[in-house]
Amino acid sequence: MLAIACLAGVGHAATLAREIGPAADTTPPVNVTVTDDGQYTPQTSEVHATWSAEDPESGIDQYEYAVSSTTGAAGIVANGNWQNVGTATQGTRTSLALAEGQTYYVLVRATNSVGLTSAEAHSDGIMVAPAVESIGLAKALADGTPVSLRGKRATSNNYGGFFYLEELDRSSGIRIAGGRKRRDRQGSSTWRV
Ligand SMILES: [Ca+2]
Repeated sequence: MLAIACLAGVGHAATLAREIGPAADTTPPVNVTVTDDGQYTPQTSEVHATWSAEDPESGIDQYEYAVSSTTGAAGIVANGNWQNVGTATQGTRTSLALAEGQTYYVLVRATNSVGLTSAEAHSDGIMVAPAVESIGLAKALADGTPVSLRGKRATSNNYGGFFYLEELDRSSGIRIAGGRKRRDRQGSSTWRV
């Protein structure tokens, strides 16, 4: 009889601890960070970002993210409003109408298991690189100007730390300085020239 009573007591204590544990959390999630896809994007209709947050007491229950033309919610753009993505730690917002030359920020806020929501965090911003039609036009711009060039051929080799973009008919080419080549879902790539 005594042994049975002890086991029942242990079981009850364990259940009670689980029930009161989350309710004891009085602080919202912390360390909310957001990372967009770099300095420039050729995309005018979509933005992708990854994020994370922590809540040691009760855990993360859900994330929401938004796209803004400022580092706060006041600049949230059309079709960029807060969207709940559950516990997903990345997302791509589509159907946006982003302006060339404008920098956009991805905002994220996290809610923990007791319903407390963090302050919003923002990415460091990503600029929509202005599109130019031809390499000739890109050459007329100052070095270091971000541009979006579509439908060009990239040299397959890396010449002394650089590579080149050329017109499909090879009538013109331009050296690409620095930056990371990145291919998006539409097959375009971004460089800094
Ligand atoms: Ca907490």
